[in-house]
Amino acid sequence: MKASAKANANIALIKYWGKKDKTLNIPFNSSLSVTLDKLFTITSVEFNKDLSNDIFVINDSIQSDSEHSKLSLFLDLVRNRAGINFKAKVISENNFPTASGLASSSSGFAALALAATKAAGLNLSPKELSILARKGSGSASRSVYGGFVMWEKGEAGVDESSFATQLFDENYWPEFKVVVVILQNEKKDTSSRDGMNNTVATSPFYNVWLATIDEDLKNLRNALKNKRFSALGETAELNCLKMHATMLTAKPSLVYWNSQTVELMKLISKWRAENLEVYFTIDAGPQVKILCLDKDLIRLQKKLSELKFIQNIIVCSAGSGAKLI
Ligand code: 2P0
Repeated sequence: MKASAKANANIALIKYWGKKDKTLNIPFNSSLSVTLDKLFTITSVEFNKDLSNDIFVINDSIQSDSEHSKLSLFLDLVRNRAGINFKAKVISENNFPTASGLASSSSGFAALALAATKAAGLNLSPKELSILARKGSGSASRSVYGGFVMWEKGEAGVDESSFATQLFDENYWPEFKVVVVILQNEKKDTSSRDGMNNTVATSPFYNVWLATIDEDLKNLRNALKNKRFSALGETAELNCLKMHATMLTAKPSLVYWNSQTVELMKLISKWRAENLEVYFTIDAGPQVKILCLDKDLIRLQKKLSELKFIQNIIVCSAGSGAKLI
């Protein structure tokens, strides 16, 4: 009753921000992401009749009570489905900073969903895995798949209605790159979950955000289909700024950026004016993800190497979906 899985993190080009069903973790809007090849989680799960409690060791540290209960509830979904009641030992490692806006919950719950179901003797289809992973963390529904992935919003109260599907696999657009720029490694103060719930409840812009999603999705899908990079970058950057506008206008205001995030955002528009085709997207943390094509990568890396405030740079291509190892 033991299995291990590896899942890559994903970065949304059209963001998920807000739940219309908090119990089933069903979002207000559909989202679209790219799975990244260089940011991943490896998780092993062992169900064992001799254990009296679940044990979670993440990045070599035993989890706190609050994190522990969230993970145990997720394992209960697997135990119920498999008809077992054994407790489990879960060991999980990220190869990148956890909970700092680098989508660790996307790879974390996708790897956990796959390893735990396999260890429990279940063989779920990718769609079933996506539905299960979604209930751990919304963005994890997308990390079940590689390449470019769409998560359908579905309907509140209907568990099977909200899942991800692959639009294009990881080999579709080899020139497409996401340069992950790490500005700060510390854990964030406000979790995505708390941040999005408060944004939905208090931002006067939240409905405006929702009203523009379908158009952003249409534009992004068209840009992807025709490999039109500038249209993709413009749409992704605008969508990111609209999501952050809802957070900035929440009560209390939620600002995941730091001063270096803003400095880099400004530099990216300046570089664009100098014919370097680069766009940014930013999630619930200070890190900046720069979208570019291979043709501009060396010039971009040279510019980034001159910025002393950057801690680390990870150049990613589209990566594969979750798999057993
Ligand atoms: C996304 N984010 O689409 C958006 C953009 C952050 C900003 O999905 O509450 O950890 O576990 O479903 O998936 C982060 O939220 O939230 C996220 P829960 P999750 O990637």
